[in-house]
Amino acid sequence: MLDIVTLGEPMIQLNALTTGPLRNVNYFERHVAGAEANVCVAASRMGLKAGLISKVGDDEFGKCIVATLRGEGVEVAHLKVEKRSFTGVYFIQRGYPVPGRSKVFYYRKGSSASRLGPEDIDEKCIESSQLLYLTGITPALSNSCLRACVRAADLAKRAGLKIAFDVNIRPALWLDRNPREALLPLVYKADIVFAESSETKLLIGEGNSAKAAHQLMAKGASIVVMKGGDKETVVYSEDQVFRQKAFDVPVVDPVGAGDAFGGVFVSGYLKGWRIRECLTAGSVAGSLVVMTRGDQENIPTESEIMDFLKAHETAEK
Ligand code: KDG
Repeated sequence: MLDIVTLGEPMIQLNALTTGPLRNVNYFERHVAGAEANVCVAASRMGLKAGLISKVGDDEFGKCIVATLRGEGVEVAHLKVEKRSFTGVYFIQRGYPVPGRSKVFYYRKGSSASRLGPEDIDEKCIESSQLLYLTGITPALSNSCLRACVRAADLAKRAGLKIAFDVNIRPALWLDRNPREALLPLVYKADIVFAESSETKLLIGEGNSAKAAHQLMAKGASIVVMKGGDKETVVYSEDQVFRQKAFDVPVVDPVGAGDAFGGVFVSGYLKGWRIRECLTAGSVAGSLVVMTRGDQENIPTESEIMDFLKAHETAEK
């Protein structure tokens, strides 16, 4: 029985050791990443049981992913190793052309995980979990991945699980398809929606955070988190609004911050925390992740979140 179940592509991240265009980078650091894998690690660090439904290739990178996630306490029973296939990889270019930002370059087309389909979704695994966490990345990978997400969401709805959906639109993955058509039906099944205003503009034609959140709540969401990156994140729930300014930290690589935020937010939610507490804890996690290369290394435990906040409060006085 899992607290959080998710499906998506775990990948190997090769992160540039130096900033600047990749054509000039000679050294890369290897990390395990992928949005949903990151969420699982966040939940695990928060003391919850999370499981990833996916596939990796029967290659060195696949072995690295399985061993790393297992070592983090993530449930890998539904992470299949597929023969004659390969594990997806991506590179990160840091600090160029926009200082403090990163750019990703994918080498994943046709990877094992992109061949996930509805037949890979184990009914019992979904039904015995508490929350299904989906992102807009997986439906972008292939039509079979989209169908896998729809099946998981339908099973989850039927079994009464909560569904969280992080819109996470990656334009490089939607070159020949329309994200709106694929993602909206999934967004409307979610209880908790994470989105940026540029994403709600694209999906529902509304870029104003408050208006977009209310439109999504009218369609069934009970919590809408409008992510503001390095500015302010605002959570809407019924008639309440909670705001959290980003903590002021040195940015090394922002990739993965949203997953740490989402994973910690939903973990707090499942632990029965107040929305205010979920928002603050998620923001701490996101802030820590941007301070280093790699998506998972700086994801905090619950007590590390408290340490961060204590130090922050002392510094504020
Ligand atoms: O959110 C971080 C992810 O974007 C990164 O780890 C890679 O999953 C990934 C993706 O598809 O972009």
